[in-house]
Amino acid sequence: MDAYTPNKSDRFTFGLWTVGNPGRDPFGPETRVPMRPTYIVQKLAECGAYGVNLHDNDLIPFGASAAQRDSIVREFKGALEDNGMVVPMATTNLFSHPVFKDGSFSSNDPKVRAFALRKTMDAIDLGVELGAKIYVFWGGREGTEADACRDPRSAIARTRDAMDYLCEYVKDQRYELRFALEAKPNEPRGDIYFPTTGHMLHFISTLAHPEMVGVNPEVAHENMSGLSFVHAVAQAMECAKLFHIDLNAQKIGRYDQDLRFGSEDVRQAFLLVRLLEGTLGGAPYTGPLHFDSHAYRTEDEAGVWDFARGSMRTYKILKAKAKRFDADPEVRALIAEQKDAALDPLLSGYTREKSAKLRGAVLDPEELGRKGLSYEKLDQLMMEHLLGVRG
Ligand code: GCO
Ligand code: MN
Ligand code: MN
Repeated sequence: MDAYTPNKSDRFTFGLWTVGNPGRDPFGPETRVPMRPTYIVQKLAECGAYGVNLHDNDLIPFGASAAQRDSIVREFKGALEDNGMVVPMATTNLFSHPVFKDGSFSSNDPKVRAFALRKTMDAIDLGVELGAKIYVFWGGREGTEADACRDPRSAIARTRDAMDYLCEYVKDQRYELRFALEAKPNEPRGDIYFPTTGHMLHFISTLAHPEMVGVNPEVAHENMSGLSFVHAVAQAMECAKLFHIDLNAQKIGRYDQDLRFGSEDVRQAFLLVRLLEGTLGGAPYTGPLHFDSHAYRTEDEAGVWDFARGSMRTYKILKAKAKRFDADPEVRALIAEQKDAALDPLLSGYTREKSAKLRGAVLDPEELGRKGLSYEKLDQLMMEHLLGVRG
């Protein structure tokens, strides 16, 4: 036990499918024995996690009868209770069964769309029964290889129809549930619709109930597009749309690696934790911190729990470092907000008077252009905090 040992108040969660990943990949079968969901709950609780998330079929096998479903749910609820664990987020598997081979909500076939809606309503019922407050939509197979198969605008419109329908369903059932949309640029499809968090944020503004819908950005997915994950998360936070987050690690430009949080690009992981925790001063993110990643294929079960504990420890270590970095007087001096009593009021809220004054203000672009900003110093300070020689 040390200051970085996770506990329930840290709000860390894992998916049944993450720690339960048996190590299968496109080139080879499982290297680990599958674990029972109730056992996963118990082990995660021992590791200090707060909750566990699931797809419908992580718990209830596809095609199970109502009686089988109910008995599995009863047993699972018992395990949650015995271990003081919660299910903050649930989602639907709309990608494994061959019926979804060409997408679900965006499919050209109304029968497939109908099946997807029905499966999702059932999975929403399951999630709510287990206590979930967030429902994630990841468009696993909503995409194309043969792009001539449909007008991409109809894929977008059909997805909107599905979201609007499901929002109405949630309202009609009086569920206390919000949706979080997760973007990914490709894999398993050649191209997936709504490839980035930014695409999702705009799409949300076109829905019938935008207030019920936010985003679930994932480190790996934004990195696959070569984009800054921190900027994507910041944009979501700035418009109060960060409903959930998928933490993992990823090398830029690779397949979806789902590596342990912080194990690649420590700088970005640090800046992300700093943003989420609000150590710089902005409002923090207060939702669950979900790790959507899995242990290397090289690991046995012990390695899976090393992976889980490592993910949480790294987050807490980075949180402590972010606090120290933002309390460092030298850092604070370098990034102190610059104020200009005369100019500041002229820069927002256009009026004719303000614009006239702005035009009359004395501004010297040559002098401004000559001024050094000391970002080399700032960045090196960050490196020294990260490398453990400062703070
Ligand atoms: C992936 C995705 C998924 C989703 C999960 C929840 O790339 O496989 O990240 O893990 O997050 O299906 O919707
Ligand atoms: Mn992923
Ligand atoms: Mn994910």
